[in-house]
Amino acid sequence: MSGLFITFEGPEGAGKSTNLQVFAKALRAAGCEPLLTREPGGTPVAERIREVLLSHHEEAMCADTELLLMFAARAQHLDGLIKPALAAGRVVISDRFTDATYAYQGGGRGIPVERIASLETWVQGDLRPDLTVIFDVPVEVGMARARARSELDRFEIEQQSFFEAVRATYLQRAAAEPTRYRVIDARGDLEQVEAGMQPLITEVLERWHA
Ligand code: T5A
Repeated sequence: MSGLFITFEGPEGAGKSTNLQVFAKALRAAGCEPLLTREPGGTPVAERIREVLLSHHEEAMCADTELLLMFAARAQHLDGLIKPALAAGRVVISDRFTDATYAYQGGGRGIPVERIASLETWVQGDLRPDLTVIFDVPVEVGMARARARSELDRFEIEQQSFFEAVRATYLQRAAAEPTRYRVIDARGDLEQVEAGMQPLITEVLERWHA
């Protein structure tokens, strides 16, 4: 794979999607046209799976169903979009990827990490993001932003303890592998967060030119 695979992660309302657009604009201004995508989703079939995952159902969705649907959507996304773009040398930026599975289905739902890791290898082989940016924000700040924006989806109605576990898992993963992860403090206003991304934009452009 000759491209560069970047993922944006963080708890609810951290500002990933907003900042992904700012980040992409800065790359475009420097002549790099990134492919922007998201998970769950990114292709028509994967977006259908997203609808099932995010909507409310009368029947409770069991944790294993949720986990397998995340990876089903991911398999489709990798095959239909991410792998071809990386093979063509593109910079691919995905709004969430497998770190979200470790954080939400692992940390949040309590699924053993080994089970997630075995699905990760099955679906992705040795493909991992080159760089993962975690937008970190206290749970109550992120949830206040999410609530102010729109109706809450099936994940956003979870308890505070669920989101604390999500956040802690992200931070543990970042601490364990500092070469791949960058943590951005996303508590400030949009201008402050954007300023925090500047070193990262420089780094990505350097790696893209290399
Ligand atoms: N999921 C996903 C799993 O459980 N497992 C997985 O493997 C994967 C891939 C996806 C859900 O799926 C789960 C996680 C998620 O719950 P989604 O709708 O894509 O659902 O949810 P999120 O990715 O969490 O998207 P959000 O929109 O909730 O969060 P963002 O993208 O972090 O936040 P953003 O940029 O949309 O901003 C939210 C609001 O806050 C404002 C924005 O303007 C917006 O209104 N805002 C700020 N306001 C003030 N100051 C700032 N610094 C701000 N930054 C943003």
